[in-house]
Amino acid sequence: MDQKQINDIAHTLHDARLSAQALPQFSASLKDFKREDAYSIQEKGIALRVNDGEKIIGLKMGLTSEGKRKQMNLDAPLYGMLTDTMQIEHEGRFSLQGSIHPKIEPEIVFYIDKDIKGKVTRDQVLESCSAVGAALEILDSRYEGFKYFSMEDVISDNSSSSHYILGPKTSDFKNIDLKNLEMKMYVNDELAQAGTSDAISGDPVVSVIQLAELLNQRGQFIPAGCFVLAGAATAAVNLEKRMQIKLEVQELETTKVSIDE
Ligand code: 0L1
Ligand code: MG
Repeated sequence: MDQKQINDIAHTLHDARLSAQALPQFSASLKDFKREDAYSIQEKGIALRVNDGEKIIGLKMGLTSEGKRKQMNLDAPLYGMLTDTMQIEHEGRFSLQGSIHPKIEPEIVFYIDKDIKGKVTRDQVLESCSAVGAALEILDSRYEGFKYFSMEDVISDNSSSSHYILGPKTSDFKNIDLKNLEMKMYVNDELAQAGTSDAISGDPVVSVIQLAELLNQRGQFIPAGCFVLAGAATAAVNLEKRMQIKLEVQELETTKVSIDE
């Protein structure tokens, strides 16, 4: 794929997001759509947002559970980039206006205070983290029907990133078994999804290790000062107006958001 095609697809996705209009999937008409092209489109799309004044402050891993990969018929974890304007405050309000078909999912966030580069161990990741927390990710695909025909479609679309809510930080986490935490997401005080944190790559810390490896393939790394959403522990729930969403994660503090029209 040449640079013009990369730029054109990035602009088309950028405009689809701003106008909340779903698009047909690119891989339906593109032959030879490579994963590295898809990450180049993602980077160009983020550069357009930075050009509009947004700051990259976090990263996300997606498709971290085998169940979710099977459900979406996709084969590997992927990553996306998160900016400051995608953040909704804990206990804040999210408006459905401006979204196409948003969903919400329960995650764990890691706050990184030392660069994480290349192949690293679990202990190295934990030493590079200053805090963890419960987090909610709001996904919104820019493709019709929230469907992909390939990994390349979804990677190009910044891995369906839309918004996120970070719960209060827990800095004293060294004695918490991060791969064995019960996670319960409630809608209007009724349990909607439940799982354990090992549904996230077997261990959410492994998700951070995999992110460092994926970034390394593009000569990049997880920089100090950012945060990482490690991936979802359960299926996502479609968002509707007047929903009150609450995420309880054992040992961590509760995260909440209210959904407006
Ligand atoms: O964060 C995620 O796991 C989403 C990645 C892309 C797949 C999807 O849109 O559900
Ligand atoms: Mg996610």
